[in-house]
Amino acid sequence: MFWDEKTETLPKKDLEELQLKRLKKTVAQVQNVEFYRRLLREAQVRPEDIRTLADIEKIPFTRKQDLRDGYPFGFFAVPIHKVVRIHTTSGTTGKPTVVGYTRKDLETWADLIARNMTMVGLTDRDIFQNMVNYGMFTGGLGFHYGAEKIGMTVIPSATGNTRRQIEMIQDFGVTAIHCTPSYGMHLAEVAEETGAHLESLTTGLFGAEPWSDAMRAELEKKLGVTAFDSYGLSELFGPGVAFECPERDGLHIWHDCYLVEIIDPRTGETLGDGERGELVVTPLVKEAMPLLRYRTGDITMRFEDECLCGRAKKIARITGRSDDMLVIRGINVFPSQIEHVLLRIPEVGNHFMVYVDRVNHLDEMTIDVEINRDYFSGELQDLARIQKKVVKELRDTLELRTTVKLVEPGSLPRFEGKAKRVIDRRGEM
Ligand code: DLL
Repeated sequence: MFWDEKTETLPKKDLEELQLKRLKKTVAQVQNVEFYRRLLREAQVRPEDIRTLADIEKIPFTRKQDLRDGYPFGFFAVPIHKVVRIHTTSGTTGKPTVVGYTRKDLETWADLIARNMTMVGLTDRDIFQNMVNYGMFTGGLGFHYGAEKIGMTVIPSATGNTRRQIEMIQDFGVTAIHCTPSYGMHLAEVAEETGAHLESLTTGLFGAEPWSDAMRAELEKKLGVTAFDSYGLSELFGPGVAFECPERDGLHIWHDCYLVEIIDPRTGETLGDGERGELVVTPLVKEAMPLLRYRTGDITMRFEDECLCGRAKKIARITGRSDDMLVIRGINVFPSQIEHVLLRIPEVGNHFMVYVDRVNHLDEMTIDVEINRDYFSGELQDLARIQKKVVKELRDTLELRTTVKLVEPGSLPRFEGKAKRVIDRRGEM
């Protein structure tokens, strides 16, 4: 069950040689990006100073904020006419982060997805329903082209209309599905409610948001699939960065394409195998948008042992974030975005509390906001108007439906130190 057995099982020494060669090339490539020319100059690192893999520690980190500051194309290392597609990340204040791909990048990305899907046993005999957003989100097109590359029969059903999704699974004899774990649970429930049987399904690929082993057990029981965890982020192509193999004990990250470090998010100090910290990745084969030591914000650790499947070392499932980013139904949300929206609406104050719950296995976000008496007539219908306005403004910016509760001025907690405006009650399920 290998797509590219030689690469996937490279002996350690060969892998490190390849990584070093590609790292040097990447450091040369980023010279086309003004941000990196300055970063390396200020750190006094010349391309020829990178002689071993450990020399990477001489290079400063790149953060999400740096990419935002480069909006829209500031991080592209090739002329725009070489960029054949762009995607954007969700979840930023104001403008999103733009990521670009050359033709070769798209091929590499599809190849990585093909590796993952083959690793879990999928072949050209499978019928694959891709139930994620096909727009600017990388999950849709990313999986689509990888699945086609294997020769699977791809159904680009995208999101929404769950009953229709169920009908398609039944009518087309779908064997494998891809969606967020929360949508998977919703699908299972609608199938249960309508008495629909999904016996053709064997495999479920779930990712784009954190999910627990308890949720895995539920998904497997309700959908009759073997469920695999899929991890990725737009800045590193999108999905396909790391994926579970049939052992389902940690995720294989593709070391020939991604140089992995784990750091202490507070001190930036490098951590060893088995120590939990923030995942920092230097992509080694990206053309349009190479990055150096990118801080993903995701908390994991590197495994100490090799895997029985023969591929190189794994990382643990993502357990959280080092920043305040929330992942709600696969969409990234920062509390600062909510604040930004509320500040624009005079009828409400800027004190708010966010509650995140999992209701019927779907993430729900409720925001309590204080009303501004100066703009409030006291009439009930005025309250409804303000509430509707806040919901709409939040939806326009976050691309997410929220529940808004208007509360009395002064009733929400005030903070002396670091504000804690988010209460995530999703717990284990
Ligand atoms: O979510 C790419 C993707 C699409 C991955 C489909 C898997 C499947 P972004 O929208 O840029 O890209 O969000 C990336 O989502 O930094 C994590 O915090 C979170 N995330 C993604 N996959 C997982 C996972 C896509 N399996 C951000 N477990 C990442 C936990 C995940 N968190």
